[in-house]
Amino acid sequence: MAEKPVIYVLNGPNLNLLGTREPDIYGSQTLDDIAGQLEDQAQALGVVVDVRQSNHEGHLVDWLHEAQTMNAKAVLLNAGAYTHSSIALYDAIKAIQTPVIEVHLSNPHRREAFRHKSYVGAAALGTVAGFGALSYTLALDAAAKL
Ligand code: CA2
Repeated sequence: MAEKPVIYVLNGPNLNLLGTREPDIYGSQTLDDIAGQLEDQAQALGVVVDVRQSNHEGHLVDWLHEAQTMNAKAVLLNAGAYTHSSIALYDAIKAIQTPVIEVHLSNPHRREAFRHKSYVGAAALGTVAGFGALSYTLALDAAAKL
């Protein structure tokens, strides 16, 4: 039987704290809760998710390269605050052919001006933002249909 397509779900700095603080902005679910939901959804969609989190920019760059090397179907990327600062992530997304979907729990455009610039969004195929954990669900649905 053919192997199922793999979709990387990469999470950046501070997202390991989800569910512990600022629930009004980021919701009350932990990243493990979201990962569990995505795994169930992936099974129904006939794909596999590989959910990771790092507080280190270089890890995210390495994982984007790995997604290409491993022939992943797509990447969902919530780069956290690196979204708004990282030319390295912009270059990494541009350097791979794997489609990258930018994901955010909150809608950065409704927040502080420094969150309005997205280096990730400037390179990504598309963006889903502002729906809390549902942003990941919507993005996974789109990734599986690419
Ligand atoms: O809305 C998103 O998903 C963000 O990527 C979250 C980032 C923020 O810098 C982006 O502008 C938008 C911050 C993640 C911090 O996560 C926390 C979770 C719980 C408690 C504190 C921070």
